Amino acid sequence: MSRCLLVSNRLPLAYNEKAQDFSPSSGGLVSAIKGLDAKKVGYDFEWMGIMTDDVDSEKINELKKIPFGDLRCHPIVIPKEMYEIYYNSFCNNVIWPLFHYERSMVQQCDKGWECYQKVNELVADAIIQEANEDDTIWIHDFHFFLVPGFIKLKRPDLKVGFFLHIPFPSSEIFRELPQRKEILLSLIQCDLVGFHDLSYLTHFKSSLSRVLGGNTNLFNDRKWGVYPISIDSQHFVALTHATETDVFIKRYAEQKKGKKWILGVDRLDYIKGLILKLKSFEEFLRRYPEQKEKVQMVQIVIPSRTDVPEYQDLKQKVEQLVSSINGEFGTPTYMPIHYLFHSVSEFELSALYQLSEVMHIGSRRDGMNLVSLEYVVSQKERHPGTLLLSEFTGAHSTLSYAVSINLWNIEETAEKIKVALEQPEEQRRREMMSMQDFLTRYTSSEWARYYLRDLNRKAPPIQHVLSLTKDGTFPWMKDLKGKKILFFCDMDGTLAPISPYPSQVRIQQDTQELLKELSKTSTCQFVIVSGRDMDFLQHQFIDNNYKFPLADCHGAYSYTPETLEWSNLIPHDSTKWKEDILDILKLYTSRTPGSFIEDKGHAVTWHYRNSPPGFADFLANKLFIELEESLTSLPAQVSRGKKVIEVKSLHASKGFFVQQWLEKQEYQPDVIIALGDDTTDEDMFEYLQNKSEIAPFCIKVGDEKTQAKYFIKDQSTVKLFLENFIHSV
Ligand code: GDG
Repeated sequence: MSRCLLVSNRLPLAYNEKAQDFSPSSGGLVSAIKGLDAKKVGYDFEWMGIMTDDVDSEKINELKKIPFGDLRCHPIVIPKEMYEIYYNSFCNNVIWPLFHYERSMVQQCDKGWECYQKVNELVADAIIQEANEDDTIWIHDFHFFLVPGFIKLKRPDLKVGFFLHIPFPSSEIFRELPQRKEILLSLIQCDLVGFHDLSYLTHFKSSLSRVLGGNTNLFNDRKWGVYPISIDSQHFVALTHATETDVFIKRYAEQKKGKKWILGVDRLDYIKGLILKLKSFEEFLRRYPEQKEKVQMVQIVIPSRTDVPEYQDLKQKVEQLVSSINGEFGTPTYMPIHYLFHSVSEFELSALYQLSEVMHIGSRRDGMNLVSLEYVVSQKERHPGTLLLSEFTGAHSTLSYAVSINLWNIEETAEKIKVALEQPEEQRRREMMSMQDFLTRYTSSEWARYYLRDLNRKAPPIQHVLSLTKDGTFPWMKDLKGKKILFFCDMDGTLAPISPYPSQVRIQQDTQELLKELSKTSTCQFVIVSGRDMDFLQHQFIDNNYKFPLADCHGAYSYTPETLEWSNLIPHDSTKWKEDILDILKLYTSRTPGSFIEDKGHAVTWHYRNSPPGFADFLANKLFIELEESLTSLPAQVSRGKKVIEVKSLHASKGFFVQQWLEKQEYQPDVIIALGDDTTDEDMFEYLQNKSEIAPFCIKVGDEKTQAKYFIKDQSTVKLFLENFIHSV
């Protein structure tokens, strides 16, 4: 089995200063991951996490030797002072509240971001030191957003995945974060980024396009996915049968004395919606006074961040409200709310899950919420309960039969409490068992198995393409010496980088040098096939004394250096469609800020790469449909490229040009090469691969869908290829 390094802020064991020893860590992330079954998932897991340097180094070394269950631990030692600022000031005071839509709680501090970056870099270095070439690195949660970027900078070959355990907020919220760009630039380096819920992925993608802008096609959808976490269901089922659990069940059943219990289990955190939950129960008691003495709430609050003033304040507010409700609705024999401010053993928790008729999860926002899954799995068929679940949890998408609540509507939630308490037994059994059935199959091990399968999945078959090797060659290049080569090459995005304004596109100096060398090679006929117009190509190539044949407007006109002449390759009346199309394009241009029209003679192009992405993409979709409809009986076709929509004469195609060239030219090549990045280059690839007598070498620049058999990952790598090409001919 290959090794997977799990990396999270906390290790599954935390150092307890009082006991001078390690004890199991708490929290949803650790609880889900420690249940992974290595055999089922198919990986040997080892766990890397932070340990601060105030912990005795001998103890830390001990931790390295004793596995936690089957898991080996690798502590990453970080200076305590730096850790505190990173953890408290950035992780918990900036990311946590912002990602949970609690903007008023965000507190930026001077050193927060600096320490966050530093800790992330140290963690990345520790991973690089530990990782072997074929290990899989799986980074967990918001503490380590920058780790993928730091790893890939030094070790681009390592397989790096990232999973976010909290929500990814709407891009409207995310883009308020001053450090938004750095975070996204790191995440896009990952081989796979996973989220609990589709809405988080949608927000992430719209943040990418709003913050990083540019062409959303550049962001390959294979790199992200939705993988709702689950629990170690078998373990929770086993707990329901444990004798220790039985002891609690017997003790509590006696105390319940026929009353119905509504259970709450939450960490002390504002995201868990404790105040709103208590208010909804208060409203329920007010609306249904006859339920007094019959219904009780058992609320367990697990202490968390007890040294932070905001959390102390929250604790105070919760306790005040509990005592005010108990004061108002309690009697000498009835206390409406049993409130516990401490954690309980897993046996006691299991007993409470089983004994409670209703589980009330009222999170304001929650990445997933494992407690709700644990409750479902712990129900027995004989006497199942009902789950009241906030719409704002990731679990809401998984647990389809839960009674949904919007905690902000206190009156409605009070009514839902009534509905949950009175749900007919048959319905409870049917719905609870159906959710349970799902969770016994979809466990945390399955979650990890799906995620890791996708992370290590090879590229899909459409990319049956061979990539340029690290030293910049393709295998067939070693046989080029002395052969007669015909080389069709695109310009924008291939020889020159894409620029916000087409008129500003320039071939960089080093590429120009390479082109000069190419023009001196007697065995290679280099032909520029571009979507640009005559004037532009004249300026770029002819005025600079390059003696290459040129094709403009996707081959509508062709320039022959020997005669110094341009000739029209397609019929004169083939642009009759243009007037109507220009009218449509003008209409869209006036509605889309930053967009513009480029008239190339036999083609017109609508550019929107400088426009506000979401709105422009929306209008581009509409425009495309409108153009397709308008062109049904006209000799032109519409196509989409990178932030462009283009309408061109049917004959103005790079495929058509290449065909004509091969038919008319006397130059009989031994080898044909075609290089291009755009959708318009696909016509050229298609023609050559299907019709040409000589099997061509078609090369796509970029990792989008293509018909080409070879690819070069981006425009900046084209130089390396050309350099090697010149040496091999
Ligand atoms: C984060 C995200 C996401 C709680 N009290 C006791 C106890 N627990 C255990 C529960 C559960 C875990 O702690 C809590 O998990 P949650 O998922 O509910 O919440 P977070 O800690 O906020 O976790 C969350 C999760 O990461 C995983 O991705 O679901 O949205 O915020 O396992 O059982 N366990 C015991 N006694 C307690 O008193 N034994």
